Amino acid sequence: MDRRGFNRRVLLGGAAVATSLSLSSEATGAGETTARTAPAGGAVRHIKLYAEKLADGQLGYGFEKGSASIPGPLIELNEGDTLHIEFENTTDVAASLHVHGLDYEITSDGTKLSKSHVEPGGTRTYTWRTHAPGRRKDGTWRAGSAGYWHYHDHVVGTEHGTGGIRKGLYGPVIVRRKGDVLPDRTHTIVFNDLLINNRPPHTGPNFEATVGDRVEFVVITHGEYYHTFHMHGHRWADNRTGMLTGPDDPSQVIDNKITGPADSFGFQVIAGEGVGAGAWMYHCHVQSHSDMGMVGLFLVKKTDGTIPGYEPHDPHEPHPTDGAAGSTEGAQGDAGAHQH
Ligand SMILES: [Cu+2]
Repeated sequence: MDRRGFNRRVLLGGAAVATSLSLSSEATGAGETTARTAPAGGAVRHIKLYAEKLADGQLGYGFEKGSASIPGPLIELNEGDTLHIEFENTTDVAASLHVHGLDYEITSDGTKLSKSHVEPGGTRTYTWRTHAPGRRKDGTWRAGSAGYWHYHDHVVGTEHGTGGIRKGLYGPVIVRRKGDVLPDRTHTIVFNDLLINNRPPHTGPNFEATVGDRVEFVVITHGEYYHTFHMHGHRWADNRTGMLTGPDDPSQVIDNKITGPADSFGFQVIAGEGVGAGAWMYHCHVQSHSDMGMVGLFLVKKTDGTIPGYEPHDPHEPHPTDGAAGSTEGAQGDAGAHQH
Protein backbone atom coordinates (compact mmCIF):
# COMPACT_ATOMS: atom_id res chain seq x y z
CA MET A 1 0.00 0.00 0.00
CA ASP A 2 1.09 3.53 -0.60
CA ARG A 3 1.62 5.22 2.71
CA ARG A 4 3.23 8.38 1.48
CA GLY A 5 0.90 9.97 -0.99
CA PHE A 6 -1.79 11.29 1.26
CA ASN A 7 -2.52 12.85 4.56
CA ARG A 8 -5.69 11.82 6.19
CA ARG A 9 -7.79 12.36 9.19
CA VAL A 10 -7.86 9.16 11.16
CA LEU A 11 -10.82 8.22 13.27
CA LEU A 12 -10.05 6.14 16.31
CA GLY A 13 -12.74 5.49 18.85
CA GLY A 14 -14.77 8.33 17.44
CA ALA A 15 -12.24 11.03 18.22
CA ALA A 16 -10.96 13.21 15.46
CA VAL A 17 -7.25 13.03 14.97
CA ALA A 18 -5.15 16.04 14.31
CA THR A 19 -3.91 16.08 10.79
CA SER A 20 -0.32 16.73 9.97
CA LEU A 21 1.33 19.36 7.91
CA SER A 22 4.19 18.45 5.67
CA LEU A 23 5.99 20.94 3.59
CA SER A 24 7.10 18.55 0.93
CA SER A 25 7.00 14.92 0.13
CA GLU A 26 9.27 12.72 -1.81
CA ALA A 27 9.69 8.99 -1.81
CA THR A 28 12.94 7.23 -2.21
CA GLY A 29 11.26 5.21 -4.89
CA ALA A 30 12.75 2.10 -3.38
CA GLY A 31 9.50 0.55 -2.26
CA GLU A 32 8.34 -0.93 1.01
CA THR A 33 11.57 -2.59 1.97
CA THR A 34 13.67 0.55 1.99
CA ALA A 35 13.02 3.35 4.42
CA ARG A 36 11.64 6.54 2.96
CA THR A 37 13.76 9.58 3.63
CA ALA A 38 13.26 13.32 3.88
CA PRO A 39 14.03 15.45 0.84
CA ALA A 40 16.08 18.62 0.77
CA GLY A 41 14.25 21.70 2.05
CA GLY A 42 13.87 25.13 0.54
CA ALA A 43 10.10 25.35 0.21
CA VAL A 44 8.17 28.48 1.15
CA ARG A 45 4.68 27.71 2.40
CA HIS A 46 1.70 29.49 3.88
CA ILE A 47 -0.74 27.95 6.34
CA LYS A 48 -3.46 29.08 8.69
CA LEU A 49 -3.56 28.24 12.37
CA TYR A 50 -6.39 29.00 14.76
CA ALA A 51 -6.49 29.27 18.52
CA GLU A 52 -9.89 28.12 19.71
CA LYS A 53 -11.83 27.49 22.86
CA LEU A 54 -12.85 23.84 23.10
CA ALA A 55 -16.21 22.57 24.32
CA ASP A 56 -14.80 21.64 27.72
CA GLY A 57 -13.31 25.09 28.29
CA GLN A 58 -9.76 24.11 27.37
CA LEU A 59 -7.90 25.80 24.50
CA GLY A 60 -6.38 24.31 21.38
CA TYR A 61 -4.69 25.07 18.09
CA GLY A 62 -6.01 23.79 14.76
CA PHE A 63 -5.35 24.16 11.03
CA GLU A 64 -9.04 24.79 10.34
CA LYS A 65 -11.84 26.45 12.27
CA GLY A 66 -13.51 23.91 14.52
CA SER A 67 -10.63 21.44 14.30
CA ALA A 68 -8.54 22.50 17.28
CA SER A 69 -7.00 19.70 19.29
CA ILE A 70 -4.76 19.12 22.30
CA PRO A 71 -1.96 18.85 21.46
CA GLY A 72 -2.17 21.08 18.42
CA PRO A 73 -1.42 19.71 14.95
CA LEU A 74 2.01 18.49 13.95
CA ILE A 75 3.95 20.99 11.88
CA GLU A 76 6.67 19.33 9.83
CA LEU A 77 9.40 21.07 7.87
CA ASN A 78 12.63 20.18 6.12
CA GLU A 79 15.79 22.15 6.78
CA GLY A 80 15.74 25.19 4.52
CA ASP A 81 11.97 25.58 4.52
CA THR A 82 10.20 28.81 5.40
CA LEU A 83 6.72 28.77 6.88
CA HIS A 84 4.35 31.74 7.03
CA ILE A 85 1.58 31.08 9.53
CA GLU A 86 -1.50 33.26 9.44
CA PHE A 87 -2.59 32.90 13.04
CA GLU A 88 -6.17 33.79 13.98
CA ASN A 89 -7.16 34.09 17.62
CA THR A 90 -10.83 33.12 17.92
CA THR A 91 -10.72 32.99 21.73
CA ASP A 92 -11.88 35.76 24.06
CA VAL A 93 -8.41 36.44 25.45
CA ALA A 94 -5.14 37.61 23.89
CA ALA A 95 -3.05 34.66 22.66
CA SER A 96 0.04 33.96 20.59
CA LEU A 97 2.26 31.47 18.83
CA HIS A 98 5.80 30.99 20.11
CA VAL A 99 8.11 28.33 18.69
CA HIS A 100 11.23 26.64 20.01
CA GLY A 101 14.27 25.75 17.94
CA LEU A 102 13.48 27.53 14.68
CA ASP A 103 14.69 30.85 13.26
CA TYR A 104 12.34 33.80 13.57
CA GLU A 105 12.64 37.55 13.86
CA ILE A 106 11.54 39.29 17.04
CA THR A 107 8.27 40.24 15.34
CA SER A 108 7.42 36.51 15.31
CA ASP A 109 8.38 35.91 18.94
CA GLY A 110 4.78 35.61 20.10
CA THR A 111 5.22 37.60 23.30
CA LYS A 112 3.66 40.72 24.74
CA LEU A 113 7.15 42.03 25.39
CA SER A 114 7.71 42.22 21.62
CA LYS A 115 4.07 43.17 20.93
CA SER A 116 3.77 40.10 18.74
CA HIS A 117 0.68 38.66 20.42
CA VAL A 118 -2.85 38.67 18.97
CA GLU A 119 -5.89 40.21 20.59
CA PRO A 120 -9.22 38.35 20.59
CA GLY A 121 -10.57 38.17 17.04
CA GLY A 122 -7.28 39.34 15.59
CA THR A 123 -4.89 37.87 13.06
CA ARG A 124 -1.12 37.99 12.70
CA THR A 125 1.35 36.27 10.41
CA TYR A 126 4.27 34.57 12.10
CA THR A 127 7.23 33.52 9.98
CA TRP A 128 9.44 30.60 10.89
CA ARG A 129 12.61 29.80 8.98
CA THR A 130 14.93 26.82 9.15
CA HIS A 131 18.44 26.17 7.91
CA ALA A 132 20.78 23.30 7.17
CA PRO A 133 24.01 22.95 9.15
CA GLY A 134 27.19 24.45 7.76
CA ARG A 135 30.52 26.08 8.44
CA ARG A 136 30.59 29.71 9.52
CA LYS A 137 33.12 32.10 8.03
CA ASP A 138 35.09 31.92 11.28
CA GLY A 139 35.50 28.17 10.83
CA THR A 140 33.11 27.08 13.58
CA TRP A 141 30.23 24.73 12.90
CA ARG A 142 26.69 26.03 12.92
CA ALA A 143 24.01 23.54 13.87
CA GLY A 144 21.07 23.00 11.54
CA SER A 145 17.45 23.39 12.59
CA ALA A 146 16.61 19.70 12.45
CA GLY A 147 15.09 18.36 15.63
CA TYR A 148 11.98 17.60 17.61
CA TRP A 149 10.66 20.98 18.68
CA HIS A 150 7.37 22.50 19.80
CA TYR A 151 5.19 25.60 19.79
CA HIS A 152 3.00 27.11 22.48
CA ASP A 153 1.12 30.20 23.60
CA HIS A 154 3.16 32.80 25.49
CA VAL A 155 0.39 35.20 26.51
CA VAL A 156 -2.71 33.61 28.08
CA GLY A 157 -2.85 33.95 31.85
CA THR A 158 0.60 35.46 32.32
CA GLU A 159 3.38 37.00 30.23
CA HIS A 160 4.72 33.47 29.88
CA GLY A 161 1.54 31.86 28.68
CA THR A 162 1.22 29.82 31.83
CA GLY A 163 -2.56 29.75 31.55
CA GLY A 164 -2.53 28.98 27.83
CA ILE A 165 -0.14 26.08 28.19
CA ARG A 166 -2.08 24.74 31.15
CA LYS A 167 -5.29 24.79 29.09
CA GLY A 168 -3.78 23.08 26.03
CA LEU A 169 -2.20 25.66 23.72
CA TYR A 170 0.82 23.65 22.66
CA GLY A 171 1.88 21.40 19.80
CA PRO A 172 4.75 19.59 18.08
CA VAL A 173 7.17 20.73 15.39
CA ILE A 174 9.53 18.39 13.55
CA VAL A 175 12.31 19.72 11.36
CA ARG A 176 13.93 17.01 9.29
CA ARG A 177 17.31 16.88 7.63
CA LYS A 178 17.69 15.62 4.09
CA GLY A 179 18.04 11.85 4.33
CA ASP A 180 16.28 11.49 7.70
CA VAL A 181 14.19 8.34 7.83
CA LEU A 182 10.46 9.04 7.66
CA PRO A 183 7.97 7.17 9.85
CA ASP A 184 4.67 5.56 8.92
CA ARG A 185 2.99 7.80 11.48
CA THR A 186 3.76 10.19 14.28
CA HIS A 187 2.23 10.48 17.75
CA THR A 188 2.68 13.33 20.19
CA ILE A 189 2.85 12.78 23.94
CA VAL A 190 2.84 15.86 26.15
CA PHE A 191 3.46 15.59 29.88
CA ASN A 192 1.69 18.71 31.15
CA ASP A 193 1.80 18.94 34.92
CA LEU A 194 0.46 15.50 35.93
CA LEU A 195 -1.62 14.97 32.79
CA ILE A 196 -0.83 13.54 29.36
CA ASN A 197 -2.18 15.67 26.51
CA ASN A 198 -4.48 17.36 29.07
CA ARG A 199 -6.58 14.21 29.36
CA PRO A 200 -8.05 12.95 32.62
CA PRO A 201 -5.64 10.70 34.57
CA HIS A 202 -5.61 6.97 33.76
CA THR A 203 -7.26 7.51 30.34
CA GLY A 204 -4.38 7.28 27.90
CA PRO A 205 -3.91 8.51 25.24
CA ASN A 206 -3.39 5.11 23.63
CA PHE A 207 -1.79 4.66 20.23
CA GLU A 208 -2.35 1.78 17.82
CA ALA A 209 0.12 0.15 15.45
CA THR A 210 0.69 -3.18 13.74
CA VAL A 211 3.86 -5.18 14.30
CA GLY A 212 6.50 -3.87 11.94
CA ASP A 213 5.14 -0.35 11.57
CA ARG A 214 7.69 2.44 11.87
CA VAL A 215 6.15 4.65 14.53
CA GLU A 216 7.50 8.01 15.62
CA PHE A 217 6.87 9.63 18.99
CA VAL A 218 7.38 13.27 19.86
CA VAL A 219 7.60 13.79 23.61
CA ILE A 220 7.12 17.26 25.06
CA THR A 221 6.96 18.40 28.68
CA HIS A 222 5.17 21.41 30.11
CA GLY A 223 4.11 22.63 33.52
CA GLU A 224 5.68 22.48 36.94
CA TYR A 225 7.39 19.12 37.21
CA TYR A 226 10.14 16.98 35.82
CA HIS A 227 9.20 13.55 34.54
CA THR A 228 10.90 10.42 33.23
CA PHE A 229 9.41 9.12 30.00
CA HIS A 230 9.51 5.33 29.80
CA MET A 231 8.22 2.95 27.15
CA HIS A 232 7.91 -0.79 27.61
CA GLY A 233 9.47 -3.22 25.15
CA HIS A 234 11.03 -0.58 22.88
CA ARG A 235 14.25 1.41 22.95
CA TRP A 236 15.75 4.36 21.13
CA ALA A 237 19.02 6.26 20.82
CA ASP A 238 19.52 9.39 22.91
CA ASN A 239 20.43 11.63 19.99
CA ARG A 240 18.76 13.99 17.50
CA THR A 241 16.76 11.40 15.59
CA GLY A 242 16.49 8.65 18.19
CA MET A 243 18.20 6.32 15.74
CA LEU A 244 21.75 5.05 15.58
CA THR A 245 23.57 6.04 12.40
CA GLY A 246 25.55 2.76 12.31
CA PRO A 247 27.43 0.20 14.37
CA ASP A 248 29.93 2.78 15.66
CA ASP A 249 27.42 5.45 16.70
CA PRO A 250 28.32 6.09 20.37
CA SER A 251 24.87 7.38 21.34
CA GLN A 252 23.43 5.66 24.38
CA VAL A 253 20.45 3.41 23.73
CA ILE A 254 17.73 4.04 26.30
CA ASP A 255 14.13 3.27 27.19
CA ASN A 256 13.74 5.96 29.82
CA LYS A 257 14.54 9.68 29.63
CA ILE A 258 14.32 12.51 32.10
CA THR A 259 12.44 15.49 30.74
CA GLY A 260 11.57 18.86 32.23
CA PRO A 261 9.33 21.80 31.35
CA ALA A 262 9.66 22.88 27.68
CA ASP A 263 11.98 19.99 26.83
CA SER A 264 11.21 18.00 23.71
CA PHE A 265 12.67 14.95 22.07
CA GLY A 266 11.57 12.29 19.64
CA PHE A 267 12.40 8.89 18.29
CA GLN A 268 11.13 6.12 16.04
CA VAL A 269 10.55 2.49 16.88
CA ILE A 270 9.60 -0.54 14.84
CA ALA A 271 6.42 -1.61 16.62
CA GLY A 272 6.92 -4.90 18.45
CA GLU A 273 10.42 -5.44 17.03
CA GLY A 274 11.94 -8.44 18.76
CA VAL A 275 9.12 -8.49 21.32
CA GLY A 276 5.93 -8.95 19.34
CA ALA A 277 2.42 -7.64 19.69
CA GLY A 278 1.05 -6.46 23.01
CA ALA A 279 -0.41 -3.63 25.02
CA TRP A 280 2.90 -1.95 25.76
CA MET A 281 2.67 0.66 28.47
CA TYR A 282 4.36 4.03 28.30
CA HIS A 283 4.36 6.16 31.42
CA CYS A 284 6.13 8.65 33.57
CA HIS A 285 8.51 6.64 35.74
CA VAL A 286 8.37 9.01 38.69
CA GLN A 287 6.46 6.48 40.76
CA SER A 288 3.89 8.81 42.28
CA HIS A 289 3.21 10.27 38.84
CA SER A 290 2.57 6.88 37.24
CA ASP A 291 0.39 5.92 40.20
CA MET A 292 -1.62 9.11 39.67
CA GLY A 293 -2.36 8.11 36.09
CA MET A 294 0.45 9.37 33.87
CA VAL A 295 0.22 6.27 31.73
CA GLY A 296 -0.98 5.26 28.28
CA LEU A 297 -0.71 2.28 25.95
CA PHE A 298 1.17 1.59 22.75
CA LEU A 299 -1.23 -1.01 21.36
CA VAL A 300 0.78 -3.14 18.95
CA LYS A 301 -1.47 -5.53 17.02
CA LYS A 302 -0.60 -8.70 15.21
CA THR A 303 -1.29 -8.61 11.47
CA ASP A 304 -4.64 -10.28 12.18
CA GLY A 305 -5.56 -7.31 14.36
CA THR A 306 -5.41 -9.07 17.71
CA ILE A 307 -3.39 -8.07 20.74
CA PRO A 308 -2.40 -11.07 22.87
CA GLY A 309 -3.33 -10.80 26.52
CA TYR A 310 -5.07 -7.47 26.15
CA GLU A 311 -8.58 -6.98 27.47
CA PRO A 312 -9.82 -3.72 25.96
CA HIS A 313 -12.62 -3.42 28.47
CA ASP A 314 -10.43 -3.66 31.52
CA PRO A 315 -11.84 -0.94 33.81
CA HIS A 316 -8.34 0.34 34.43
CA GLU A 317 -7.95 1.03 30.73
CA PRO A 318 -11.25 2.66 29.88
CA HIS A 319 -10.37 4.19 26.53
CA PRO A 320 -8.40 1.62 24.57
CA THR A 321 -8.33 3.46 21.29
CA ASP A 322 -9.21 6.98 22.22
CA GLY A 323 -5.76 8.37 21.84
CA ALA A 324 -6.41 10.37 18.82
CA ALA A 325 -5.34 13.93 19.43
CA GLY A 326 -1.81 14.47 18.36
CA SER A 327 -1.63 11.48 16.08
CA THR A 328 -0.91 11.62 12.43
CA GLU A 329 -0.59 9.06 9.77
CA GLY A 330 1.33 9.30 6.55
CA ALA A 331 3.15 12.09 8.26
CA GLN A 332 5.20 13.16 5.29
CA GLY A 333 2.29 13.07 2.92
CA ASP A 334 0.78 15.71 0.71
CA ALA A 335 -0.68 18.32 3.01
CA GLY A 336 -2.14 20.37 0.22
CA ALA A 337 -5.46 20.66 1.97
CA HIS A 338 -3.83 22.72 4.66
CA GLN A 339 -1.86 25.07 2.49
CA HIS A 340 -3.28 28.38 1.47
CU1 LIG B 1 6.15 12.52 36.02
